[in-house]
Amino acid sequence: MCDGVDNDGDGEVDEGYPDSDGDGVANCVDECVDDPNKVEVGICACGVADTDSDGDGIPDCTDICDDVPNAQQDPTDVLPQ
Ligand SMILES: [Ca+2]
Ligand SMILES: [Ca+2]
Ligand SMILES: [Ca+2]
Ligand SMILES: [Ca+2]
Repeated sequence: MCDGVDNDGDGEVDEGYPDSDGDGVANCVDECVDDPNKVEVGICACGVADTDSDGDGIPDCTDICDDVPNAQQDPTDVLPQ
């Protein structure tokens, strides 16, 4: 069955089931069937990497300033003084 598990113990998981994006994770357990870089929707949704360029824990897609570490996401942290 297609469940993300190697049911028959042959070392291959869900072999023979469709894998639309070819990332090795069958469609039945791939939350992003058209994004080979993601298998979970994550925070930024399929098609957008959950990259956090400045390392403040807020992915670029929601970071108000993705090149300034500002985990509080307070706009006054990034305004010119
Ligand atoms: Ca198997
Ligand atoms: Ca896949
Ligand atoms: Ca995928
Ligand atoms: Ca960030």
